[in-house]
Amino acid sequence: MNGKTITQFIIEQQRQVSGASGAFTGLVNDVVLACKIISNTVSKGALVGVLGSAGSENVQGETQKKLDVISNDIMIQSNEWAGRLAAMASEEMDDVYSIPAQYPRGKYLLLFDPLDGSSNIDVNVSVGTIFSILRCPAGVTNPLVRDFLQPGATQVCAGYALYGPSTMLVLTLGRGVNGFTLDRDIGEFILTHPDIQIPVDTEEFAINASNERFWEQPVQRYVEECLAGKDGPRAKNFNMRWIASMVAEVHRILMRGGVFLYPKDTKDPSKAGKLRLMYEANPMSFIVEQAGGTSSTGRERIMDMLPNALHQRVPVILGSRNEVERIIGYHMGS
Ligand code: AHM
Ligand code: MG
Repeated sequence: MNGKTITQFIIEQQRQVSGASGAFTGLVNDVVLACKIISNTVSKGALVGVLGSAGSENVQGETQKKLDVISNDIMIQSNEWAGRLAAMASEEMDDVYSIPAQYPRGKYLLLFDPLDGSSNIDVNVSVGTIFSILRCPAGVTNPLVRDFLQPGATQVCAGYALYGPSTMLVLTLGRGVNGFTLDRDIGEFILTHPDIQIPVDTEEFAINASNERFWEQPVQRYVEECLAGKDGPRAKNFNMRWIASMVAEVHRILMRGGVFLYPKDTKDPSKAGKLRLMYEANPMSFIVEQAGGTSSTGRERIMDMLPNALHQRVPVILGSRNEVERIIGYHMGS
């Protein structure tokens, strides 16, 4: 054996929780299996005809890619049968997905973005799957939208799979963040990045600068100061990245620090931001905070927000603690 498998890791973690029934371990294993299947499908790309548009739109009016739909189906099929879930919700489905009547129901809720960054699929740039696990409220057997609308701070587990040069799975169960790499020869994720910590300082930021004219003043100020480099008020040079794939962006920040912004803008006044609270912002915030980073809208901690809709959008500013706190300070008027 080359190292600890993700299954062994989760079982060992659950042994520390008194009264754990094994349902949670089973659930994470099912999600992991789905990520392996999606990884396999994504990596075959044009060979198996999965690139391009599905010719449909999701609830947010975005064109779905074939792989968005396929990945969503894989997540559902891997997770609906085992009796661990009370219901699921996905960025790609309008409504809550109820567990079909032929299967037993469990005590957890699973939320996911089956293939984040899907504008990158057809150009063969990294994409990923993001997931979040909540407890189903006590006494609820047929969960409705309101049962999912829990603050991010109540998440039991969050993670993402990154389909890059190697496939990685990064996971938090609320006791730090650990990264696993898929060994394709044996079909197992192996613990390769134990106890990931985000450096508190950084000289690298990520933002889609084409939206600059729509940003609020605090974000314009922050980026201007970074761009001014050594000659500006920060007196140091900054580097910039934008992959347009949040999973890859967050992964870079976990590996070497940085700050990621998809801030509030005035592009479409009906939207508070681009990214979705339940499928993107909350799980990534949980991971980032557990790795010692900070995550905020600029005005409040994302994981403290009480969600008001399943597909709610929020501004997201996350990453290296000192840098995010500076940006929060600018929003607070300092
Ligand atoms: P998606 O879930 O439809 O793929 O959208 C989310 C993605 C994020 O991964 C990424 O950070 C952002 O959208 C990029 O947006 P933009 O194309 O505006 O730069
Ligand atoms: Mg997404």
